[in-house]
Amino acid sequence: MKSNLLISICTAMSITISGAALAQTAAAGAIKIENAYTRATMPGQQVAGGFMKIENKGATDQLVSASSPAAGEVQLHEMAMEGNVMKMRQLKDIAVPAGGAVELKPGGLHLMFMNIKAPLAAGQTVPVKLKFAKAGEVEVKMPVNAMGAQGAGHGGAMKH
Ligand SMILES: [Cu+2]
Repeated sequence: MKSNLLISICTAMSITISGAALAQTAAAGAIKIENAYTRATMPGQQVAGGFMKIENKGATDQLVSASSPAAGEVQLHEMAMEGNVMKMRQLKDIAVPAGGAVELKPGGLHLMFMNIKAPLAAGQTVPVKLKFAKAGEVEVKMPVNAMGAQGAGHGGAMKH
């Protein structure tokens, strides 16, 4: 009985941090995507966050939509404090400043994969199509990082 308990603790602890070195770059027009990644999901988990840095060498542009064969829908989200509660909000676009960059990261702007069709496993890549108002479409292959990399964040405790 005691050994059973130990085994399950070990299994839980074997979820390791990895994947930080997996980086993916894609470009279209003046737009360049760097360090795109998402995270592994638990069976039954319906949502996951997508993160990246979007660089823009041209005039002001907007990320207007995203889609992926791995998810029923990909939304543009922002996480922000409302009073003292962290909340997520769906955005209709994400502005990319002229000659600047915008970062999608845990706790801030992010892509939200909704209705994930099969659990995302560490080591996989998820193809995502981003659509910009001016630069057009950019296809990014997002590496799936291990669950728990960079702390709690999305999915687990956070409810939509
Ligand atoms: Cu979200």
